[in-house]
Amino acid sequence: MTYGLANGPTMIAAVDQDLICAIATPPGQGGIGVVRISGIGAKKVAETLCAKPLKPRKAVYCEFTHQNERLDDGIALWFPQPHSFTGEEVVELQGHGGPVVQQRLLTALCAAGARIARPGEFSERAFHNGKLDLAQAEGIADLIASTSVAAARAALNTLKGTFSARVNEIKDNLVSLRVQLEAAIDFPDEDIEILEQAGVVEKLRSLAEQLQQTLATADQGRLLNNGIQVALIGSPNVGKSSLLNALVGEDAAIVTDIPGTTRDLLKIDLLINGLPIRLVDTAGIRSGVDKVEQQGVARARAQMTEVDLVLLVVAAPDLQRSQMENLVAEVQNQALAQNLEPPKILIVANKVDLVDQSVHIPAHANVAVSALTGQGLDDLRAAIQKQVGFGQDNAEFTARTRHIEALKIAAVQIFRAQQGIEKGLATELVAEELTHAQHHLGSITGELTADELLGKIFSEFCIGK
Ligand SMILES: Nc1nc2c(ncn2[C@@H]2O[C@H](COP(=O)(O)OP(=O)(O)OP(=O)(O)O)[C@@H](O)[C@H]2O)c(=O)[nH]1
Ligand SMILES: [Mg+2]
Repeated sequence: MTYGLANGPTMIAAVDQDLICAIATPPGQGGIGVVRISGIGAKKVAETLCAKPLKPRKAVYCEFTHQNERLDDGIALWFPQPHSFTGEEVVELQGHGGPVVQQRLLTALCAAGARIARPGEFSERAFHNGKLDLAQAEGIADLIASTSVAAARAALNTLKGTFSARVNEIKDNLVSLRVQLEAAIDFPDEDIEILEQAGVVEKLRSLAEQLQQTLATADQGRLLNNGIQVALIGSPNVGKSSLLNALVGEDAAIVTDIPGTTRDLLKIDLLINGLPIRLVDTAGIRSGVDKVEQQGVARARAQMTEVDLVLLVVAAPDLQRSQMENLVAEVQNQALAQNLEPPKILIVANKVDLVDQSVHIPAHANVAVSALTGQGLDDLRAAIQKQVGFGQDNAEFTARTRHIEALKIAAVQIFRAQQGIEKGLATELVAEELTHAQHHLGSITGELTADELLGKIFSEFCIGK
């Protein structure tokens, strides 16, 4: 396995510098369309199209011409190396935003020696050239994909390096601890005293705390970034589809008083208190039904283990404890059978408008609502948010599942180092735990990230990014 090293004081990076081009604006029609060119010779190739000399960072108006045919007109912007997004020589051609006109520009550029960029290749080059680290590059993708103001704010912080700075701070503390441990290795007879004098145990404890805090913030950022999947599960006619409609505020799902109305899964994206949610309506669970409904029920059951949170809907007028318990057991058994962690569950008693308001909804339902009148919907939103542990204000930066995994592994290794010292383990072994922790933290910013993982991360970006 080879490692790509970035962002160090001296750059060691085997990066392609061949000329790449791509449309940087979204597909479709628009007032302006930008074609980006990066690599050695970008200026020269662009000048053949523009038939004019370009000036550094100055907009130059030109007619883009190829083989004596005018393709478009617009402005060309030249960013000399290294002061560009990729750190290479970059030219942006800003013409009209139409798929054919932009495609013709690409064809002309390829005829002049460029090639079409792979998805994420511009960001990948920016990373290899030390313009941004891996978490920051992922922040760009998160910012572009953000679906709420809170997510956009947090992603911008990631892009600006807030998350990386936290990780680097932990890593720096960890490195200085390692230095102290390694100093003790050279004096095996006095190692315990050396470690005690240096306060290594306390420093490890405070490092573990620092890591836990970052992990908690990153986990909020991951929720904000990825959102969660929530399924409405329950018997037929309890009002699952009505609840979906009430939560999304539109008549998306068919509602009738005939049990077994919903068969297909219906997935709708919405925001609940800033948290992106994919809400899934499912067929009512029952047996002995026709072939079509059986398929719907099977799909509903499959959802039980595919989502983060299950809203178990029951009808308040005929709320039976045994019915709820059976449903909860069914969700848990589905997960158990597949060796999966069971999803979180909220029991929602619907149709409270039909019960005498003085009647206490049994304590075993978490929330009481009416999809018809809207009663209790705010409580339901708050309960969803609470159940997944999301607080919009705590999401300072966006993070991804791979970051959380790396932080968790580093936390375990620091914990093992703590235990190692307490149990008098050889200092070499304790230092080794810290080295592993350092590598995992380094994988977040891409300082030590396997090439194939880098390739995978960037390939998920879109073309032109
Ligand atoms: N009074 C009252 N009626 C409701 C409420 N929610 C749903 N209903 C009615 O209950 C019936 C069933 O509603 P649906 O939303 O189709 O129920 P469902 O759980 O999706 O049913 P299936 O798709 O068959 O599994 C309809 O007649 C709704 O108008 C409510 O809060 N109060
Ligand atoms: Mg339904």
